Amino acid sequence: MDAAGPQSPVEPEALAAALCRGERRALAAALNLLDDRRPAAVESARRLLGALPGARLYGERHLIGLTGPPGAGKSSLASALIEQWRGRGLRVGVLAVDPSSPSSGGALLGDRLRMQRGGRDPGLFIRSLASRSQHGGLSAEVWPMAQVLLAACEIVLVETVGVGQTEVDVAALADTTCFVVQPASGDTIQFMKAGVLEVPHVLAVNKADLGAAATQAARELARTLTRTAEDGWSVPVLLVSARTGAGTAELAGALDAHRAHLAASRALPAVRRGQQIAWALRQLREDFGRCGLELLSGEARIREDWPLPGKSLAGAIEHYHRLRAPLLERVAAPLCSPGG
Ligand SMILES: Nc1nc2c(ncn2[C@@H]2O[C@H](COP(=O)(O)OP(=O)(O)OP(=O)(O)O)[C@@H](O)[C@H]2O)c(=O)[nH]1
Ligand SMILES: [Mg+2]
Repeated sequence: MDAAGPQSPVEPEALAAALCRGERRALAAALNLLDDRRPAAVESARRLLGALPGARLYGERHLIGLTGPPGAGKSSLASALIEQWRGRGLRVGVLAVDPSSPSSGGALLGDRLRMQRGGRDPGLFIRSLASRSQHGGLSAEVWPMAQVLLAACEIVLVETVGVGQTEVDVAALADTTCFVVQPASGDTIQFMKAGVLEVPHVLAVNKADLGAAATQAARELARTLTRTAEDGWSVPVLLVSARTGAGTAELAGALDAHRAHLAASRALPAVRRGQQIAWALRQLREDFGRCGLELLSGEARIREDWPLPGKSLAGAIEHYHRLRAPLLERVAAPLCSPGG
């Protein structure tokens, strides 16, 4: 990424073009724009997202979700993965989402990486985000932010603490989801109880340097995961150690392999369409509640009618705003005609 890019362009379409050239300043400006709730900014954000090229996004790019319980070593593993990707010359964008859970005492990903890399790596962009969903789980703005990062970087990593719903939420917005498992924590039983074993594409049992507890957890998980998913992908269980680096190259390889599997089975357009729908439903629910969705004839109808992925995100963004328009009118109506 060009650290010395020109001043951030004001027009959203120009901003999108600058993003695609990998300009860091454009990336920062675009993320700030998405964070701004003022009406003019919301309109600019709509134009910005609509101008992002879908073809590029469906190309080689990879959106990865990294989740798992507090303190499992997600940030440490992220750091090891980033080293490898940067070593291959790939630009990496990271969204570290803190769903406001009490910290385990682990260093924040952003701070850790900035310390290690001196904050000077022009091919690494990190943004921390406090999740603001009122309903628990990830807030809706994570998806647009990930799209903006994806326009500028070959790999985008969304790290979030897996607290109940967030594990499922992160999977709904990522191409590939990796769960980091903390050995000797009862995670295996938890996974089976909650049925969340269906969610991840890669399982990483971290802290292999602790010995037997990690080996045991990996063995139990592998035993419960003997099936191959309907889409033909069998979930690997990897024993890794962020501390010693053992297994981290294999972890990067497994993530790559899942991305290659999506491409080979031509599943990526459907996966990305599913991500768009998950975002739209979440945003509509946040803004208008369940009643809003019912006024639009319900979730199933919204899923069915969602457009097929196009050359840009414009089709999806415009469709979303078409759904939103009558709901906004209903909200505004009592204000416009207080006597009516
Ligand atoms: N022994 C051992 N400790 C590790 C390993 N990886 C991480 N840790 C330690 O585990 C603690 C938590 O690591 P983090 O990487 O911050 O974990 P996290 O999952 O990102 O934590 P939160 O973001 O707070 O949920 C730190 O003290 C790390 O040093 C590992 O492979 N082996
Ligand atoms: Mg962390």
